[in-house]
Amino acid sequence: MIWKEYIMTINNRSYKNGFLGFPSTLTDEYNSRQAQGFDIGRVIEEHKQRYIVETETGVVEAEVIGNLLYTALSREDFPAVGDWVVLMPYDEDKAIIHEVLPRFNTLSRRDHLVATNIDGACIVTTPNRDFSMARLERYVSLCHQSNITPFIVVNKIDLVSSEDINTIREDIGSLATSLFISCVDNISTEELKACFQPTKTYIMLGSSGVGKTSIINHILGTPLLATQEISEKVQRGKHQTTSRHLLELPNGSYLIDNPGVREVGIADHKEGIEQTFDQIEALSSQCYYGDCSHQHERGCAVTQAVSDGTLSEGSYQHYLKLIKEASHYEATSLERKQKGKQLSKLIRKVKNR
Ligand SMILES: Nc1nc2c(ncn2[C@@H]2O[C@H](COP(=O)(O)OP(=O)(O)OP(=O)(O)O)[C@@H](O)[C@H]2O)c(=O)[nH]1
Ligand SMILES: [Mg+2]
Ligand SMILES: [Zn+2]
Repeated sequence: MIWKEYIMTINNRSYKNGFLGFPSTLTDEYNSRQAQGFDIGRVIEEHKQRYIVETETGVVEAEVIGNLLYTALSREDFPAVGDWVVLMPYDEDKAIIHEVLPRFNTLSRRDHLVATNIDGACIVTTPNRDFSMARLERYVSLCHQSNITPFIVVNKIDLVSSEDINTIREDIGSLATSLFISCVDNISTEELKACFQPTKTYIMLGSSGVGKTSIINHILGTPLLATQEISEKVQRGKHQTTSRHLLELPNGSYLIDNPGVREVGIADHKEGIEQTFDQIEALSSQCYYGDCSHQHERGCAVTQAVSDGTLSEGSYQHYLKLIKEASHYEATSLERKQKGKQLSKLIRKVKNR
């Protein structure tokens, strides 16, 4: 089992770069809790109600203390991967978490706490037909909101032409630092390693199958984590990452592998796009066709509003792009339903995110 091997590598570690990147800002907390007989550790994995925590002496499986369960008001009160926690061991490899030390930032998506205490994010994408600027922009703004430095990695460039690469390079422009790599052909992977700085903590972001785990394995030099093999037939990956892991890279930086989202997270920050959807939904009742896609149909109130200037061209384009992405992913379930129903349902779904 991968996890067992992982524990072994961790237990052989020497903490020459400081203990799992422990921030000096928490030195006082560290000293006072230690004086009270507690251990300090970092959450490196999270499972249902169960946390894998690395301490200075090894790895333990931990649960949160009962009264934290009762006093917790929200998900944010519970530990997450990346957290520094105060714990009391009660068995060789078991412990109870008493306290979560103050975080310097949190990363949340759709009200779900993803990870904490993150310095940088490696946003991974592929240059083929799944490439989406809208999605990249959402990831970048998510990072900025959380005070995390983003950098974009376009992986699998072995699959496309250099013209395609140039087009994408132009599209990305100055959105964030970007690097074009191939794990398979070993292109620019050394440059990528240099992006991760010792003692800092990073997280991998990006859709399922873009190669996040492959990149980590490539950097580690050993296939420590299972990667997905995409089955051509069912278009679904086996071995895709199912839980988050925090691990140390050879240069002493820390990296969280993160399972990619299968469906497209359309409105992670709802301002703007939600307004556009409201406006378009209201207009669509005036379209001539009940199942109008608001693109080429005659009597479309939406395209009319764009030419009238009451709906901005930019918002409209953004809307089309999101609908296209979403319908790409929804294709199979949508096939079963009527077209008219599909779009309004999709719109509702988008708005409720
Ligand atoms: N052609 C090509 N394939 C790659 C490259 N890097 C990764 N892959 C393949 O892409 C597939 C998915 O890779 P993973 O690393 O499992 O993807 P992931 O982003 O971790 O996916 P999730 O864990 O589901 O989020 C695997 O079959 C890899 O072999 C690359 O540079 N070029
Ligand atoms: Mg993975
Ligand atoms: Zn229309």
